[in-house]
Amino acid sequence: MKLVVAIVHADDAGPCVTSLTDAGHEVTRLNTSGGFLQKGNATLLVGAAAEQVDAVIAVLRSRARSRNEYLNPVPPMAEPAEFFTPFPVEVQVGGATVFVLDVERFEKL
Ligand code: 2BA
Repeated sequence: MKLVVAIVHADDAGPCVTSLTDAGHEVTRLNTSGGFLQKGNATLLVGAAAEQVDAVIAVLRSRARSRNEYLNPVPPMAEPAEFFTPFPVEVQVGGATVFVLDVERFEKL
């Protein structure tokens, strides 16, 4: 068995969960936030048989799209203000960041 851990944009989480559930996969959604942008995103946990992992990733690929987001730099407290560049930094986020882990033991109690 495998655990698919997928970090997706908050706006894509609902469609991902619905499509995974409709396709017969079990999924848990955690509301998380990214360390770089410090914006809300979602982490999906999907426990699946090894042969189902590609199907899970295909669903995520169809529902999670990439976007450009902007990081607004915060002025440094300790440096002179004239060295500060106040322009937003553009970064591309997603579609999904996916980790596939081996599950040592799985039980429902
Ligand atoms: P964030 O950490 O908020 O990162 C958002 C986007 O900012 C990233 O998109 C990437 O394009 C950019 N970025 C992140 N760190 C950067 C840095 N040090 N310098 C320049 N640009 C940087 P994605 O790569 O698509 O990642 C989306 C979200 O997935 C991340 O949100 C984070 O929550 C998660 N993630 C990505 N890679 C990860 C990893 N190796 N481990 C854990 N979480 C990860």
